[in-house]
Amino acid sequence: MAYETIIVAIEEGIATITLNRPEVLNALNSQVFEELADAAAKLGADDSVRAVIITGGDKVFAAGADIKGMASLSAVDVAASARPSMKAFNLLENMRKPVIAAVCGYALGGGCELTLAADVRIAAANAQFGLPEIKLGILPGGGGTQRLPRLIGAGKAKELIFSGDFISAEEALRIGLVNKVVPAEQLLPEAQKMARKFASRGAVALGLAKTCINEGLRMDLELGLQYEHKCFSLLFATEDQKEGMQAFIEKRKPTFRGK
Ligand code: DAK
Repeated sequence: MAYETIIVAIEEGIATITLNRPEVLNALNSQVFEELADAAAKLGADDSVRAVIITGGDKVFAAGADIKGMASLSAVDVAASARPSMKAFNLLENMRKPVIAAVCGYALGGGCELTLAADVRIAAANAQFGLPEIKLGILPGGGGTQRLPRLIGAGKAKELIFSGDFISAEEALRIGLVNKVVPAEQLLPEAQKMARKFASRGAVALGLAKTCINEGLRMDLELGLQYEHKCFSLLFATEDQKEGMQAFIEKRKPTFRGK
């Protein structure tokens, strides 16, 4: 698929997806979601890609789903049109490699929800987050009512969703919505630095750790601990485990091959 609304670049195992509809503040229409889903599926399946960064560039992350394209939809249309966006979010959330959202400017509505499907969020100091759907007479339908409370707790999530207010990067950091705030010019370098660090680790172990955390959040503690133990045991069948421990014993850096 040729992309028109996103740009995908891969450099030294780090893929960067850049949302590219600046004239509408990167509003997410069905084409964006279809392209995002296609890119996420391909990057997820490409073993040479070790980490993914998703960004909107240096001005805006995304001002949400495209309101003009949504305004006249029927309930039936909405149910059908939800598939690509849910697919894109789920593929990003579940791919067995780290996904980092690098956010400049507005991350609103579906834009904020897209960052919630990432594993880690880094914000530029000028970033603003919000789920303003309530002000449009709707609710966050791209995972906001589910992923946000799991990340920051129900009380804070309800305040954000019921008010529709925007919050600053610093406030987002304070409530645990973002991992880190950096000056705008440091945003991509910081995301790349983190991506390179993640990429240098054993890909199988990292992928399974991600799966354990994601799946564990859907289970009670006892089941989650059992699931973790199965994944932990499985890693002893990998070359990376042998290499990682042997390298420690030999006082050298490990060379992981993702096997
Ligand atoms: N959709 C369409 N166009 C948008 C847009 C959006 N979300 N946000 C901005 N634009 C357009 C503006 O209409 C304007 O276009 P022109 O008038 O120049 O043609 C251009 O981008 C520049 O915007 P402004 O002139 O408004 O710029 P300002 O700096 O004055 O204001 C703003 C920036 C971000 C505060 C403001 O544009 C704004 O409030 N935008 C709307 C934010 C919003 O309400 N976002 C939530 C949308 S609802 C689902 C998945 C996802 C979703 C739902 C379901 N399923 C899986 C079922 C998600 C829903 C949403 O995100």
